[in-house]
Amino acid sequence: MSKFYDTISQRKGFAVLVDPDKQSAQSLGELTKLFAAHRPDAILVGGSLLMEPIADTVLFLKEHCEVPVYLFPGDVTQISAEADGIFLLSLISGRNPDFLIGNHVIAAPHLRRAEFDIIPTGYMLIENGHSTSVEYVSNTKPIPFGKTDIAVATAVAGEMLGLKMIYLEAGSGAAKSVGIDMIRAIREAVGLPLVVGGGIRTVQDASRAYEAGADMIVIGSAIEEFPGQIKEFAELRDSMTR
Ligand code: 1GP
Repeated sequence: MSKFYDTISQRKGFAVLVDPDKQSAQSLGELTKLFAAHRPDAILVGGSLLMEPIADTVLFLKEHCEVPVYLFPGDVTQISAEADGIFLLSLISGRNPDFLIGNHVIAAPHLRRAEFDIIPTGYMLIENGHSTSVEYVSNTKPIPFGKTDIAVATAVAGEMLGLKMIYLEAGSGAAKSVGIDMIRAIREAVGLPLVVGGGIRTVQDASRAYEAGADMIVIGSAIEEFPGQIKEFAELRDSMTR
């Protein structure tokens, strides 16, 4: 597998999520300076539904900083061969065949041509008390917040099916991030790198997720609102991995 995959298999990491629709060229320019200075492990690009072409954002990021850029696609339109790779998401918390295999079939020829790093990822949407864009657009139900047993069985099934990473998602902007007990139980049950995102707003939130067993955390909204916070997330990551 990839250098990126090796990294998060061995030490704590953090990624930033960039939603192309929410960034002007100017704000992206400012962000790339912070990315270059504080070195997140990856920049994820994508969203449940995008109005702007993803390729422009990917190209800009590739030109302005050396951090690996991974696609985090909401659908088959969000593929750009300029990226370093893709989190190839199977929405295993849901029961919509389009997001389990249908879109993957449509995307496969394009992904093969792209010749980039493909990380097969079991993507699990966890209820946060409010409906989310992912839930609506994918037409799937999240796993209920307290149903740790269902979440564990889902992650174990994903590992048995050969997926290489598990992504626990509360939804971008979630008021409540994925529960610590659920992260801990999944960490104990599967050996795969565990990514946690959605509603992580502070270094305290991030620290709790790391302590419970997250290998990588993903921060989107908090950095959109307060870009300077990236320094604190980078320092926390570095302190966890020393
Ligand atoms: C969404 O996990 C990411 O997929 C980021 O969520 O915007 O809440 O940080 P936030």
